[in-house]
Amino acid sequence: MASDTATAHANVNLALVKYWGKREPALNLPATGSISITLDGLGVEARVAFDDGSADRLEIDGSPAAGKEAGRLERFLDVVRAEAGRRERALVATRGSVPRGIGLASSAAAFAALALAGSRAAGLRLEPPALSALARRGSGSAARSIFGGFVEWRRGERADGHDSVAVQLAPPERWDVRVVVAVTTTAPKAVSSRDGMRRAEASPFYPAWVAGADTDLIDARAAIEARDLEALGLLAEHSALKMHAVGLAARPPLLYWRGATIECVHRVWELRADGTPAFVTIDAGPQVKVLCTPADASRVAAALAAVPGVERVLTCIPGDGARVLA
Ligand code: 2P0
Repeated sequence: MASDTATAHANVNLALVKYWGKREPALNLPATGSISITLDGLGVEARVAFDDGSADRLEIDGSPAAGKEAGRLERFLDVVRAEAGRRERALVATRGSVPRGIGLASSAAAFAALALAGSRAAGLRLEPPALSALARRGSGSAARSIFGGFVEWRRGERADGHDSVAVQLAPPERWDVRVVVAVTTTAPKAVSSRDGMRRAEASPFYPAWVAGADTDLIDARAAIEARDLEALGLLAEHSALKMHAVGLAARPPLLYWRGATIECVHRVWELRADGTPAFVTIDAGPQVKVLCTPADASRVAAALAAVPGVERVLTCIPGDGARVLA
């Protein structure tokens, strides 16, 4: 039945103040708040159809979902079914313009799109905060991809997670920045974000990471409000390097960087020393993302493309939140 079918799109987001650790893993409740920018042009489209099939049928980028990815999708569909009070199985197809599993936030876009398409297909009309909470159940960072522009995902205090939702701090048109992404390898990462986070939670540096989060959030909100690129950029670098320092001190250690990752960081710092305001951030993968002005984006992209080991450079603008397509 057409009314049991919906298609939605969501963009990836890039954390400027990182989410790295959970206060409750089953509901993906974070130990700290986080702040991100939603990126245009890197996204996932998801179609969900509830029908009378005997099992869920799941397809990712044209191939049947398998293993852990299939399990995660099925568990998420169970959450949607529980919220909607429905029992039917589903046909799910996602298609992304983002490579999966390399630290470009494909799961954030996928679960935001699935939350919107799945809830609509199940007959729910959720308001953005409830949609954000639903997306969070699939992948924590997906809570942020429901919204466009600059977004804060609040830690929340409640055990049921109803207050752990994202809010928009500024729409994409309020501040025209660029994010230049240097792809250093497209090989799948050895440790998923989920497993990496769990390892980081046992690091001796983890308590300091959690303790510093509120100050970083206050400073990032103020920098976004003032559209102060240097303040936001320096803070984003600090948050990312702290996050990776937590992993380095874990046992076993966690290191997502490759040689080219470090060379890109130095190249950006050289540009900055020469007067170009550009700031790095790195997620759970070897790619380097650089925050800069529109006027400097082509210079930053050319500098990164010339770093040995960089396979590809993409330039992104601030993007919109999740939307229903059909
Ligand atoms: C972030 N990352 O804030 C951080 C920074 C990666 C590094 O959120 O276990 O896929 O599904 O909640 O959201 C990636 O972790 O993890 C992530 P789960 P998720 O963007």
